[in-house]
Amino acid sequence: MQFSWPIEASTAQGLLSSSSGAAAVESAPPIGRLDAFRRRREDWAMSTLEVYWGSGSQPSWRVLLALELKRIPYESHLLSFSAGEHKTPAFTAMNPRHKVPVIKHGDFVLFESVAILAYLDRCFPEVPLLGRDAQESGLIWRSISEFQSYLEPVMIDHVVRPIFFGKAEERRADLEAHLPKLHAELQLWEQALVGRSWIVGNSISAADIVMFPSLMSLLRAATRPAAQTFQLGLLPLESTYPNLAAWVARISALPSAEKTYPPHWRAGS
Ligand SMILES: N[C@@H](CCC(=O)N[C@@H](CS)C(=O)NCC(=O)O)C(=O)O
Repeated sequence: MQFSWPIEASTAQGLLSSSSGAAAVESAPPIGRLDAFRRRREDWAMSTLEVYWGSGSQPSWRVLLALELKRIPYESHLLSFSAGEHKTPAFTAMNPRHKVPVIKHGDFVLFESVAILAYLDRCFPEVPLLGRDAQESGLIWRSISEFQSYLEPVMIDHVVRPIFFGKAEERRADLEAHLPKLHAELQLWEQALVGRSWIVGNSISAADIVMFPSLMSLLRAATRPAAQTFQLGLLPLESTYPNLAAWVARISALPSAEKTYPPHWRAGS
């Protein structure tokens, strides 16, 4: 599968104007070489951005969402886990941990989804995802850090993965022991969304993008047959966590979310 749009002139313009302050002044070339300098940056902006991802991988979905929201042209490489495409020598040369997502921008390779979001936000500042000012940026990073430190490990490692990978029964005691912690964390996010459309600020940000695919995985896990013998206390989300339900619906309604929905989920497998 391959996506590509013509790069928008305004995006290239954003790149040209993205450096500011002392660092930019120090790195700026003498006036006479400014055109060559601009051309180099334009070349870089035009470099092909390739994304290696997996269907249903929450970190991959984050990156695809960011690319779509920012309307960044990219070349898509959907890897098959079952075929071991993430363990080939070519792929592990890019990420020795053999995990998706990975991006390649020109000859620059980067893995780790949150690092990729930060990189994309610097390269393509239009539709800022990591804050418009210092305070917003701080709040977004704090939300990402809170989510990754407290909710994500409980949700993914102790609930979602055992259900998806056929280990729920074997790990029943562990899964059940983690449900109070899961709900305590979900309750905090439910409260954080009181009267708000987005986790931070007035528009979608990396805080929403990081959390959304994981929440979607949790909701999907809760509907799997293996989950039905557990009292997960999650569904219907509209009753258990109405603010989170509205937030999930809000993001799901975005064309970028629809376009990046995991293909094998859509196919019903
Ligand atoms: N912290 C990483 C996690 C990446 C990750 O765990 N990717 C999984 C899919 S969700 C993967 O590629 N697993 C394959 C493997 O470990 O062999 C990130 O945010 O990018």
